[in-house]
Amino acid sequence: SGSSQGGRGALIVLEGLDRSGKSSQCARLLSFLQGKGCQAEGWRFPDRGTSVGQMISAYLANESELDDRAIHLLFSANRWEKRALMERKLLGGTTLIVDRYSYSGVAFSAAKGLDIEWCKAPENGLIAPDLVVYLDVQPEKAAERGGYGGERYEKVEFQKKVGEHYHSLRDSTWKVVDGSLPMEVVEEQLKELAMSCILECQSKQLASLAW
Ligand code: Z5A
Ligand code: MG
Repeated sequence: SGSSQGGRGALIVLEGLDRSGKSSQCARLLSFLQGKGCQAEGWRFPDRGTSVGQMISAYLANESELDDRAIHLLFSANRWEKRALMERKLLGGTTLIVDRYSYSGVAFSAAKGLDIEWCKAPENGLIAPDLVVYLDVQPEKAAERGGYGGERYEKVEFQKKVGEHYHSLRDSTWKVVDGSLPMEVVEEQLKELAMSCILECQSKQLASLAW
């Protein structure tokens, strides 16, 4: 079960504002899938482990300053440097549960005032997700959760703008889940969405983002 004999893996992305529960739900979904014997891995962007990722990490911690367009392109480059591995994994039958992707890239940079079409351009050609789950939580509510406020961008006003840009990116691969529900309820909804996506993908070719 879940091996490459069943076809390719699914690219499943979780998006949402800060503290909407993405990382918690990625971990729960991953252990559910692995528990069922499904070949699955958890990924996240930014991937702070690469040299590009280290520059991003310093920027987010306010330890360095970068031009808005320069940091935008670094976030994108951080996805491009993982693209070939991502493709190999998916074609080899591994499902990837990804914590943030190109939608974060565009929504955060556009919220700073950059032109949204300019923001989308470097994402074109990356692998298109099979499913994007948007965890919908009001910024005020998210701000009440643990750990909010440390890094750059973690301010309610800014998060509201990010939410508006996310909204404009919704397409047919999006499913919106109410992220203010109890964690276990969100988890159940995610399991169902993920399982049907994984089944559908087995006979569907990989596609590229074309924004
Ligand atoms: N960024 C960008 O600008 N461009 C890009 O291309 C990319 C990213 C990829 C770092 O991301 C920043 O990079 C981010 C976007 C920008 N900006 N900011 N700020 P990150 O992924 O490293 O951010 P993070 O700080 O690790 O995670 P997060 O997104 O802020 O949180 P989360 O993963 O969505 O939430 P969580 O850690 O799972 O949960 C947060 C807390 O809420 C925790 O205490 C949970 O126990 C609690 N929680 C979770 N779910 C619930 C429910 N349902 N009820 C009650 N409490 C809950
Ligand atoms: Mg997180």
